[in-house]
Amino acid sequence: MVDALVVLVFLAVLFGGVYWYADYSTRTGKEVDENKNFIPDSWEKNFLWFFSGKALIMLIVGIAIGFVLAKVIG
Ligand SMILES: [Ca+2]
Repeated sequence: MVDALVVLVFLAVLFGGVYWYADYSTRTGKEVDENKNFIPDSWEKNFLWFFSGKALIMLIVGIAIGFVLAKVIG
């Protein structure tokens, strides 16, 4: 179960990093963002679902971490 916890925390950090980078790169002009939604336009074609589902994805990862953590501790 500790392995699952490591994977989930890694995913949370990875996803958080991707969301942060999308925001950072568009705000600083490193990536083109013509439609001003703070998602690089080059990513939107394939990964828009990943951004539109941000709240749900992070909620699921958070719940999964809580669930596994409870198993590990308990
Ligand atoms: Ca955009």
